[in-house]
Amino acid sequence: MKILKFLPLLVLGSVLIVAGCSKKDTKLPVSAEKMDSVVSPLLNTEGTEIGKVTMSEDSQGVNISIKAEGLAPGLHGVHIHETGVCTPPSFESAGAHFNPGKKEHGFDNPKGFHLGDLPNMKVGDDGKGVLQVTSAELTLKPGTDKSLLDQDGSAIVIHEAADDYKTDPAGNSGTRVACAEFNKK
Ligand SMILES: [Cu+2]
Ligand SMILES: [Zn+2]
Repeated sequence: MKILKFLPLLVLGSVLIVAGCSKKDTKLPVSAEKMDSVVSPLLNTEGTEIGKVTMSEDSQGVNISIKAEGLAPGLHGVHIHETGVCTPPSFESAGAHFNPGKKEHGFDNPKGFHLGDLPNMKVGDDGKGVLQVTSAELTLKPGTDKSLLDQDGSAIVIHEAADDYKTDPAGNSGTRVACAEFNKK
């Protein structure tokens, strides 16, 4: 089973590639096995809805789609955090990065990366940003430690600054500026 050794690299590669061509991947092929998608409002530090986050799962893994507005232009770190509670203004309630593998933070960290690490999101001068990523390692189905809809759920958190992809534990991405919580029904 030599191929298993290269699996994490392939997964990382696919995460980055999908992020790089987000426009093209906006329309995913509809497949019979696709689960219902779950949608959650994205809240800013005042608790106001500034967008939506959608998660769905198909044979490729978990697809995460973020649409936000009203953010500062530039790059923003985005992560899946371990607890599905978004209490403004600090969003510290969402806990640390989703990290069932007990790794360090960052795609460029030799001891990394967290399964909750995602690519930076680019926000335009109009304050709008979109991010589409697929992770083959995550699941929305219960019963494994890689499930985003486990007992305490999970949260998508957007930070004020870019993630440097290497500094443990959060890539030097500054405070939490937006949050969307996901919990099992
Ligand atoms: Cu984060
Ligand atoms: Zn991380």
